[in-house]
Amino acid sequence: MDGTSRVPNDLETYWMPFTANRQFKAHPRLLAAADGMYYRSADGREILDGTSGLWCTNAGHRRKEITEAVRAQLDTLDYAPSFQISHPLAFELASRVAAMLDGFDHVFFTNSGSESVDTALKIALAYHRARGEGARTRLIGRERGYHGTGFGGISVGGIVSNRKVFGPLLSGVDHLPHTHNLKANAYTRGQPEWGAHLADELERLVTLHDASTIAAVIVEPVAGSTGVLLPPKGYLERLRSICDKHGILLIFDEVITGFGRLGTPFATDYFGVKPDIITLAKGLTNGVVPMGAVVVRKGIYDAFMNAPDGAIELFHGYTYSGHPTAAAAGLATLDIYKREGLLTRGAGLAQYWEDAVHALRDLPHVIDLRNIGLVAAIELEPRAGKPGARAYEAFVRCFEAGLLIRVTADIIALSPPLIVEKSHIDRMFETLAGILKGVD
Ligand code: PXG
Repeated sequence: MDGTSRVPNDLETYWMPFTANRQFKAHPRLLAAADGMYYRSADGREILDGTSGLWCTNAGHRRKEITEAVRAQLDTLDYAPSFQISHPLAFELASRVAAMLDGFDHVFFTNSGSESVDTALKIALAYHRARGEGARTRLIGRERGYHGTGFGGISVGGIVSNRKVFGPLLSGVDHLPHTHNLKANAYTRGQPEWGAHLADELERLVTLHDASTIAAVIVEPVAGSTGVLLPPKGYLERLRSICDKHGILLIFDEVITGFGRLGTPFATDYFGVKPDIITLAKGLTNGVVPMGAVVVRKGIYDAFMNAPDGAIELFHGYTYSGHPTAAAAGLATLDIYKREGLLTRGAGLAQYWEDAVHALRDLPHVIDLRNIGLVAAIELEPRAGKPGARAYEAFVRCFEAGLLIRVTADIIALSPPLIVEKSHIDRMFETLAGILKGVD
């Protein structure tokens, strides 16, 4: 891999997203190159990628087939308008994605997870309206849910700091309680036993608001950003049956869980629960070109097709919906997933991964370990009066020691590329264990 580093002339002007800008700019961490399971830092160090970038490079870094597909596409058709005109690859990718999801038959393209979420919420509202149930305008999210940063996504999301300074947000939104409970479920391997009853809170919200006002419920099957919160056994099934009973659409936000993260192609496959709408992004193009997608089950698209001939059925879309380079990257990515069996590869490694995670049990400050597929969380006791400081220190020290981890509050999350080998897993957990022993 080419470790050539370019030193930025100015760290100040770039306003970095979800970053403590002053802290970062005082001690910058810059990546210069990547290959397979590794990054190379600007100062020339090899860094094992324990997080697939930000949960997106599922096939590993700088895959030649994707690079070549993007290069060829740029040499052929660099851009095509997306409204009232299109290009073949967008159709091809839509078919390929829909074919991966039994019972789903149409795909709307976006450019990110946030746009996928806002698109899914709008489709849900418009769907009910198209069927003559326009009073269904309420959206239900969940505490500790992360659905990106659009106004729709932060409205249904449940992270206080992402919401509190941005005004009244969407009206008519309510939230289910989150399912994270260390007292009942600490150190569970896989799905916890306790907590299915929390889905019954949806019945309470239906009683409060009346089903005729509720359009959709959106949840991450496994909450990623807020620290890998696993659905209790039976919880998603119960949400599904309550939604069915009351004609409410169920949206699974699979921006993280999609494309093999749990050892199955999608979380809907892992849990055996079918939502009505699925949001995707990240692994769709291996993170190489920004792209998201919303996949709808049979019948949803059809409900829109009663508009008069020549009328636009859904007034929504993006300049870059189905962008040629993103579509080319997506097709090449899906080819790799298929050829290398990556979307189910995690299942074969899950036990090894689980054992490696739970071997950290006796390390200092660890208060919970949890895992599913190729995802893990290590929850640390926060330092008194300084929430997040302990995990942040672990993050910085890991980076210096050659391992990229992700932290949120005092939870460390791991989600390596699906090409990970046992030797990488060993190295990851050895490094992490060494660091945790040294963090006070
Ligand atoms: N939904 C879910 C479930 C996500 O995880 C989004 C929507 C938004 O996607 P975009 O592409 O708009 O960022 C996400 C994004 C983390 C982390 O550290 C997670 C995300 C993004 C950045 C960091 O866990 N998920």
